Amino acid sequence: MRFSSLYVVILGILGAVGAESAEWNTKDFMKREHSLIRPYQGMGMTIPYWDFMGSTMVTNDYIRITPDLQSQQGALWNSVPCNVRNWEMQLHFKVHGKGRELFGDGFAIWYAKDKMQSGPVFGNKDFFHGLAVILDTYSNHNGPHNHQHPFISAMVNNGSLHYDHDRDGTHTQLAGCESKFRNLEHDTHIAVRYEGDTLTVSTDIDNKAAWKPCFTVSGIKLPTGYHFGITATTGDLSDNHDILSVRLFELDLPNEPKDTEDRSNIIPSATFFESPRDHVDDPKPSSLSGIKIFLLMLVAAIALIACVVIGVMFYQKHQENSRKRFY
Ligand SMILES: [Ca+2]
Repeated sequence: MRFSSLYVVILGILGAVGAESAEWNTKDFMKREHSLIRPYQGMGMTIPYWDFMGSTMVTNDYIRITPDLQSQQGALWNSVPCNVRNWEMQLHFKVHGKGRELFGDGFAIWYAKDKMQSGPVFGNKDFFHGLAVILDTYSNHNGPHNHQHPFISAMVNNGSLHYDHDRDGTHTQLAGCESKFRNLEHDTHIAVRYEGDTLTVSTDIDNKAAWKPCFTVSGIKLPTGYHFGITATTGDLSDNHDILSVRLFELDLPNEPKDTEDRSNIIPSATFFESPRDHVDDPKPSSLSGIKIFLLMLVAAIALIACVVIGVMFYQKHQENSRKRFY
């Protein structure tokens, strides 16, 4: 489906209108400044529109974020902020290594405020602002897990949330799916689609040239003006984390009313979280918390009165009993 869709796009560009695709709008437009396709290199060691750091190595055929060696950390960040409101990123990647049973740690796709800041979350800073789609290949969590690894999940952060590796991020994840994308002979792709505040992650890892849904989450607010990035890390365990291409499409939504809202200053937020997570409420308006405090005090007052009444009754009973015993 994907390749036929791309074909449709090409046809559309050539003006050969008439091809049909329910999935793909022919007006979707690849944004060159947010994409990364071969040949990667520009003048000298630079890649047009992209910055890289750490263990990242650029070759003719792929960009290796980490090699299959211990304690590596690399990053690749789009230097142009994204002002597209509705978009889809299609990433051609390859995670592979000598490890049969033990490998790690994985990589993450970012749409974040800050770029090129290394840190503990798959090579990016913690307490980030924005979206992370994490392809976690190593299970850090020893306790009961409700999923297998490799695992793909999403997290939205307003700068206040910590990514907890010990729980593989399960307390902050919006949704996720298992995905055996590692050490495959054929091509592996992931699509991250952000359309009308709905995030959809799909994979194409079964060599069928078709997208398979991983998860969809609605109610996600992301501002414009953030940066796309890809980061990866290895620890005691390792893998090659390779990126072959990044294609960023601006989605044309003909049925939507023209969006004139200024999205540049909104704070990243998500309405729905997966159930095992401890839900963190946004700060509520003071009137609501006032009612809460009043109700709590009311309950406390009733409990206190009940205690006093019961206490008095006990005391009286005790007095009666003593009198009885006395006589
Ligand atoms: Ca992990």
